[in-house]
Amino acid sequence: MTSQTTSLPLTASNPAPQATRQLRNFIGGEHVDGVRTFDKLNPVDGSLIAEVHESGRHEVDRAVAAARAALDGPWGRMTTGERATILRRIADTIERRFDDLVAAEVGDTGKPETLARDLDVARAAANFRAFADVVSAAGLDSFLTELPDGRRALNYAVRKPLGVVAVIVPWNLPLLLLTWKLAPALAGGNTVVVKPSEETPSSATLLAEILLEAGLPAGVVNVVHGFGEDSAGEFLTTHPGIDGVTFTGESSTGSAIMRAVAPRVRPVSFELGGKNAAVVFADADLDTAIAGLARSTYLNTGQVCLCTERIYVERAIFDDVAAGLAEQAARLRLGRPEDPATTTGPLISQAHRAKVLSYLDLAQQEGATLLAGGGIPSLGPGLDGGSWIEPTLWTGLDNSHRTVREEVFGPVAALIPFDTEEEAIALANDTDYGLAAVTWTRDLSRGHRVAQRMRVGMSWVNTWYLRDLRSPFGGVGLSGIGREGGHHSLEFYTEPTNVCVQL
Ligand code: NAD
Ligand code: 6OD
Repeated sequence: MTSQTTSLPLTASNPAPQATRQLRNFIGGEHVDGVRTFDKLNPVDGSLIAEVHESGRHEVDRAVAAARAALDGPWGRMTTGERATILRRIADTIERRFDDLVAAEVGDTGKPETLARDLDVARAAANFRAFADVVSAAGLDSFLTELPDGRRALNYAVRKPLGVVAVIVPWNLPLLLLTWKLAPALAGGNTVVVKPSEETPSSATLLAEILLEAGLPAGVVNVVHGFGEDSAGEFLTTHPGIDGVTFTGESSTGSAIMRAVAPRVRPVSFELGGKNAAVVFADADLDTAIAGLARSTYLNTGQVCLCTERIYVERAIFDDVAAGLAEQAARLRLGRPEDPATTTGPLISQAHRAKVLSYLDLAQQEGATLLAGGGIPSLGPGLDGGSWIEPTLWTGLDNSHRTVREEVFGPVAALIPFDTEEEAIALANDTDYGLAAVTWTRDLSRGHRVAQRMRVGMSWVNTWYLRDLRSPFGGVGLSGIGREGGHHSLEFYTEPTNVCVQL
């Protein structure tokens, strides 16, 4: 995603204005200037939030060197129990600094404060506790080997850290997604260089300070700011000192990162885009299903990788679901994040709004009928400079249309009728993506049957985005490579070494 930013060389003759907040890189426990700065704008009203210091090659080199040195220092010699204790202390410190993190997240994203509290920051603390538990309970294979010739041996595996891990994350749930990767990376004993999104630099910088406050040695986690191509992201993924890359973001960025690490054959873990389907059967509890669809379509202004953008509805209830969901969309309250009545914030940026608007135009060209939204809302003075968009619902499209095939990543969905269970499964699976699906039905046998046939990494029945952090999370096809969550995360963030001792 390109960003609406300006870049200024930062020199002695052109110092940053004093009044503007400066967000620096965080390397080896210190705030470090970048090669230039870019503006981070508030998506609520377009005001300037901060000047962010972009890392060049030199700063990325420093960050990787700091991470390598920390791996060879006391952190690298800690026991699993000691690391788990630090992880729990980090969770406690996040809870102490809860309001500061909420403010950072809300400022960068414009999301409702209630959402930042209940989802983003709450999950940041939960991620550290969950992976302290996971690593404490983790075991590995051991075998008593008995060969036909009478020799006996004990084979057992020990876990070693992957090494210096590059953690590259997007802007939609910035702190949640960063800590979802950082916690297991630290649990496994790695050191890390984080590249947050250029759209959401604040919470990562604050978290880096919080980690030190909680007792994590300097250099274990470093933060470099910047963009992808020809900036911190590319410098990091092509760096010879990186032992693996864990990435969440667009599928096309995943391809670029695969190319970047290919010459040095580094492992990757990818959580990528989606074009997720919901299937609503006529026997579903309609009120629950419609409320669930509204949540899965419009939460975080549709900017969650798991959001539903295709809704297949059994023909007998099609009109009822369409009317019910259109009513829910119209009831959403767009407004300032601090207003407790606000349900829906702006999109992340003007650039992202331009992309979403292009799909609103495309849907019209493809013959869609609008049931809700379809444009830019008028929210009055003060909010005109923001990246607002109306929650939108279409009928009249089918799987042949680009609007139904390409990820929009906004508050939009197309309602499409079906007649049989087989047809519903075929329509849902007719996509290059494969992240998540939801089945709405009162018939639990059908729920299990359909959920298992969805070609996705995560299949919900009668709910959406209900998480157990021990469960595998990830996608198939264009939606990703690998699984994170519980012991699946440890499998990426650690290297088992087998020891064979002849007895
Ligand atoms: P993006 O791919 O544009 O950017 C993600 C991160 O990658 C940012 O930090 C960006 O600076 C960096 N980046 C961009 N180009 C790079 C390059 N060439 N090399 C290295 N780093 C690079 O994604 P976004 O717009 O920030 O986020 C939205 C996308 O993320 C959507 O496609 C969404 O579905 C996806 N997403 C997926 C999941 C999941 O769990 N599957 C979760 C959240 C978001
Ligand atoms: O909840 C999570 O653990 C997770 N990885 C969510 C991803 C959401 C995508 O935007």
